[in-house]
Amino acid sequence: MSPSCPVEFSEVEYPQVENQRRQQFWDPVRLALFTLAIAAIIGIAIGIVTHFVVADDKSFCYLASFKITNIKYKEKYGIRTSREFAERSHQIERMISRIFRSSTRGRRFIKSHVVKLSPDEDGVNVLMVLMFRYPSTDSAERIMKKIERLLYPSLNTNQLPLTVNKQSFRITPINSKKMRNLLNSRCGIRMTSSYMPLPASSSTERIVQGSETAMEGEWPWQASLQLLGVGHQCGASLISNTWLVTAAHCFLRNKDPNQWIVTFGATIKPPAMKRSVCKIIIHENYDRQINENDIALVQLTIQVEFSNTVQRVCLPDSSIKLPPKTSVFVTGFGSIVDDGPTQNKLRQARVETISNDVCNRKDVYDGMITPGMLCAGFMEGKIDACKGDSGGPLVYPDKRDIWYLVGIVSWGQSCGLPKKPGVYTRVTRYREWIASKTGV
Ligand code: 4AZ
Repeated sequence: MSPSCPVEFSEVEYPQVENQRRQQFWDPVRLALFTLAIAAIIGIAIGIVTHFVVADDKSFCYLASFKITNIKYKEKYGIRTSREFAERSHQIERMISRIFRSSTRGRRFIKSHVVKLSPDEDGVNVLMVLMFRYPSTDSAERIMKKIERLLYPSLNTNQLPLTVNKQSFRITPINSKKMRNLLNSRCGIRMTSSYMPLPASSSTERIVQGSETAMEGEWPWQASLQLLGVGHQCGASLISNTWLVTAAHCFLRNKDPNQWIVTFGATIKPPAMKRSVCKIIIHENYDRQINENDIALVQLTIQVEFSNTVQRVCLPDSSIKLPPKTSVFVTGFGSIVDDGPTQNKLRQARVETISNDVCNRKDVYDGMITPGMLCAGFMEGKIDACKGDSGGPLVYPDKRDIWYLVGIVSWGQSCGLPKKPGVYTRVTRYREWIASKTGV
């Protein structure tokens, strides 16, 4: 048997039959329906694109004020870096967040942030910022009504830990400029470019080892101290619009303010901002032999404008004590291997605090750790600060995600070695010294 072949059409007959069929198919009704269908598909496509591009979600901010009547005002509530203010504010923020998150509109709620606690004859007055995410086509007034409808019935229940006086509740929309001004006057708050607070969990990479670098705005208090004509020497932390904290040993080579510049931003080149230096204050009792009192202050000639990329870090109350194994974060442009080059992109590492007792063990630093020092890292080594990170920040986020400067990169035996963690200047020990020199 011969193999079967594909059926062949006659070259002459086939086009004629097709022409006749096409003429029958494209009658006016079919043509109109076809055109309508195409128009509908294009319309739907434009609608989808518009939804995602034009009607993008936008943050809407409100200032809320109310009275809490079942607590008494404490003097420490007036100090925003006090433990009392932080704990009470956290309790209020948790209560408000829980009300919004438990509703169907929960996903629209971004954050609540207590700005001020003030005394009232019936208890405590609260001023707080509320942030929501709604389509940009929505109106601030309409959203405000939705918020009120949701909040008012919840404030009536007596299941809340705090009693809110419903009559005292006021809420007003604020524009992003006002919100920026309100939050920019605070320390230790990180913002993305859209002014959304950044989560703490994104920060788990290393200075020594690893390849991840910091995002712009993630560590807005980080500065680079550079010697003119030489380049990056040390890190520093912004604590006000004119003052930075750094390590005293950064100025062993040169103490002349005219020879130094300070840059801000997640890269050294290009920097987000650049400033000249007018004053350098080195701790009077800095001892380079034993690295004691390794702390210095730098004053800028012209103040910085706070923004999402340049922001000050909070200084902790001198009474604050971090227990061992607390997660803290160190950042810097330093080398990623012992004696390596400076990094152009800012790097970050999560390390853990180590008690001075453990750090002073014979097999660790054998008694070299004084009360003004703080050890952080891991006994197995690997993740650590290194040369060029000196003077830079070791920071800690509290429960409200507000960041405090707890250490200044100071010294260590090499970088990332087992049983040789990083040693930092313990900032709480120098809180009064900083205040006496800067007024901050
Ligand atoms: C330095 O030479 C240096 N591993 C800084 C930090 C550490 C070691 C050395 C900590 O500036």
